[in-house]
Amino acid sequence: TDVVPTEQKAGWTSFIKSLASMTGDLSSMTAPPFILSPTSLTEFPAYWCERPELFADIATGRTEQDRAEKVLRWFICTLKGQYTTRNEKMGSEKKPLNPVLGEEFFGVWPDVGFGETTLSVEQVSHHPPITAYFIQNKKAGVTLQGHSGQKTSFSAGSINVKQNGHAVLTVAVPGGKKENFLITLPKLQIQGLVWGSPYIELTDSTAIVSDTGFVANIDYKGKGWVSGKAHSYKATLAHNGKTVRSYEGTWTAIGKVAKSDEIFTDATVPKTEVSVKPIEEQNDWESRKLWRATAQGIRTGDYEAASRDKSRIEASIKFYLIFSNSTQNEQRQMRKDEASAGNQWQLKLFQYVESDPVYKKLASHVKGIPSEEDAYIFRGNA
Ligand code: 0T9
Repeated sequence: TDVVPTEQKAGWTSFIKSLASMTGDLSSMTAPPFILSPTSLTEFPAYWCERPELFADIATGRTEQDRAEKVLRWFICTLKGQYTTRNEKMGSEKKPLNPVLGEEFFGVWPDVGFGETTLSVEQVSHHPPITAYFIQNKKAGVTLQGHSGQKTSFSAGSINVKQNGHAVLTVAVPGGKKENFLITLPKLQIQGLVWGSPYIELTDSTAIVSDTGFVANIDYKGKGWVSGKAHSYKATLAHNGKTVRSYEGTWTAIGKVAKSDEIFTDATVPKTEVSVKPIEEQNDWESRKLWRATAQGIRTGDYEAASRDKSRIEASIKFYLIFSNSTQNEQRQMRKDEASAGNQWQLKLFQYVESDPVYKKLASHVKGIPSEEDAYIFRGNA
């Protein structure tokens, strides 16, 4: 049913129409107030670890296959948080706040027996928007490092989102060695736009490739014309090309080992949300402090105050406008350009690398992805 507030109906219709002519980057389009979320995209990497027990559990795998399977389980169990949280909390998918360059987000999942997990996020590009993140459980010896950007297009009433970027999970194994897992990111389809109640369905497939020779392939399907369940997945785990196990189910509820009753993924287990310092203790770049007044305006329905504060933020960030109007290639050039060193945007927590060595090594096992990709390596508060 139609949930668009009466006085925003015309605005919503023209917003939907304008989507048809949009090219690539949706984040800066002005949308009607009812669809705005008070949360910035820099908070989204926290979805990777809302099952911190599964993240830590990867390190307890006794064999390479055990660990590959545990990575797959953890990954599938993060999907519900990543792609349905806004619907659960706010009734539909909403348009997140578009982070500013240099925006940060820090969080922690306290130690409840398997070690503390920490999260560090930085907005490393504004145009196009790219968010880099680093998650670590030191005690367990598991880290996740990645970056995320989006390319959007519009067709047949839906927004199609291709995620740019990848994640690398690293686990320390007995004997001082490390195993790496390259994780590719799913394509999204945003449906239900006409009714003003958008939700996400995942499409196509993603992979998790390990340097131990294990490759997991995950296929995503929604409700079809004739049959099928929403939010379904089918996955296989293969070693050196030979399938060792298959799984199927939904990423919002239960997935089982194929042709058995053995539960493989249970996404109904309560999640643990990330803990964040009170705003008073945050630095000025931290997301919730930076957007405090904008978020307050959106939450209370004072959209004029929200938009005034948003403009203030955008105007007050040093270098922001010069940098944000450049393309990614221009930004690459700017980074390279020694002469403009004085004018360069300095990343705070991450270091840009033009080719991610782990990606380069493992990407050849995944069909249809570029052989090289850039990355952002976490270097801490240097
Ligand atoms: C990485 C995730 C990503 C970010 C969001 C497409 C989207 C921005 C990117 C891909 C996270 O790990 C997972 C979840 C949700 C994704 C967002 C959903 C969404 O709608 C937005 C885009 C930019 C919009 O706001 C579209 C306009 C809006 C009116 C539709 C609700």
